[in-house]
Formats: sequence, C-alpha cells, structure tokens
Amino acid sequence: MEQKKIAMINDISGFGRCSIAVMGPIVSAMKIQAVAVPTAILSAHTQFPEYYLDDYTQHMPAYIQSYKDMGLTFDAITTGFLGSAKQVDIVIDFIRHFKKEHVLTLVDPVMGDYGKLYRTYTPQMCEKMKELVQYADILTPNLTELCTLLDVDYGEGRFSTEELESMCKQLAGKGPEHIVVTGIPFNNKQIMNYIYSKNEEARIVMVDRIGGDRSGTGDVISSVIAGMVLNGHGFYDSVKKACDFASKCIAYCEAQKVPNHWGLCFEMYLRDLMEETL
Ligand code: PXL
Repeated sequence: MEQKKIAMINDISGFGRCSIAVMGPIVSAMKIQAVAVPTAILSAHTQFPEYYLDDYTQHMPAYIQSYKDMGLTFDAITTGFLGSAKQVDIVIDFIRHFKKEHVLTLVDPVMGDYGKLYRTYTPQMCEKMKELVQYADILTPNLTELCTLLDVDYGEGRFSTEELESMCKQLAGKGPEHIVVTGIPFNNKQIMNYIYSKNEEARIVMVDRIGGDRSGTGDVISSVIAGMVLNGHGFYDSVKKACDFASKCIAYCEAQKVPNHWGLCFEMYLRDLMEETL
C-alpha cells in the first residue's frame, strides 16, 4: 500500500516548537509523509516578545499550483496558523481542489488562548475562520476558539458540559463530524478535553494539569489525532492517545524546567507514536 501523505497548511516557525516543526516529525513517526504548505515563516512563534514574520500569502497560489500541475493527491489536509484573511480563501480553494472522497480534513482554528486572540489575529480573520469551519471533518478548537467561532462571551472560561454540548452541536451543524475542545480548565489539578462526534454520546478525556500552559500543545495534539485517524483508529482513541502523549511531553518539560514558550519536548517520546502505526 502506498504511504499516506498529509498536506500541512501551517506556518514554519524556527524556534519554539510549533506548527510544521512539530507536526511534521510527529506524523513522520507515524509513517505518514508530511507535505508542508507554508502560510508564514517565522524565526520564532508569536508568544515570544520578539520574532521575525514573513507572510507567505502572495507565494501560496504559485506554490499550490505546482501541486495541482503535478496531479498530486493527499490522504489528509490539515490547517493551522493562518497569517492573513486572504489566506483563508487560498486554503478553501486548496481544500476544494484536493479534497476528494476519503480525504480527511482537520482544521485547527488557531486563533487565541486564555480568552484572548493572538496578536496577529484581526476581526476579519475571525470571520473568515468561520467560513473555513464548514470544510472540516475534524475541528480541534480550544475554549477561546470555540467561543470566538460562535460569538459566545468567554467570560471566566467556565462552561458546564451541557453548555459545551450545545456549543459543539451548533458548530457541528456547520460541517465538522468530530470536534474536540482541548485544554478546558477544569480545576486546579485537571484539564478536560471534550469530545463530540455527531450522533454519538459526548466523551471526556481528563489529564493532570502539570505546570502552566505551554505553547504548541495544540499542534502536538492535532497532529497525533490526524496521524492516528489516518492510520485507522477511531476518534476517541485518537484524542486519548494525543492527550496522553502531550501530557507525557509536558511532564518532561516541567521536570527539566523548560520555559513554557519553548514548546513541548516531543522529541523525547516520538517512539511512543511509532508503536501505534498499523
Ligand atoms: O501553536 C500555535 C501557533 C502556531 N503558529 C504560530 C503561533 C502559534 C501560537 O502562538 O504563534 C506562529
């Protein structure tokens, strides 16, 4: 059987372990080929006080056209950090062209955290992100992104499971078959991941809260999910594996006192993902 390929529409950040720098190695460990479609090139991600950002929007159409000309096909398309509103249209065009039947689309609506949008995120981009949601089979928002996509006030970030269910149902109505709301603060000791699949009972994966929040956690989780699902695993098992893997990496970072914005030391545990490959 031919090796599977994922088109990863995301930024390339040199330092800080996020996006393609994390997702590429993770899916590679799962024996899937990572094909980078860059949205921006950064020296370090935007949680650093200083970074260089080169928006790649104007180069994307020609870059993507070469794949169209080659007649390249993908088994999955994942989208993450987008650098401009215009990019969303480019991404939608990409999905329309390359998403055939059986092609999995995972949209990680990378917009913000802790109730706040990232510095690079404009209201126009938020509106465009709502459009992109329609094209997702799997959506992996955190609580901030879930609220933003539905124009719900984040408030204190406290929502009951009934409220989460109703929000996920509303979002799933727009397209996605599966949604996992990641990193929901539960109590001082635990973090909840809320898993919603259409026509199924919602499920929860709890993980221990270890230290503060770490950048790049979402990218680790979404890439493990994409790899697991592509390798034939169910959505719940994929999310469970992703959360457990991220937790293990975070525990290592804490023990080694790695700064939070340096991302997850996923390199230490890549072997755990190799065992999951069919
Ligand atoms: O991990 C999300 C992410 C991805 N890419 C860039 C970011 C961030 C979060 O801050 O800045 C460039």
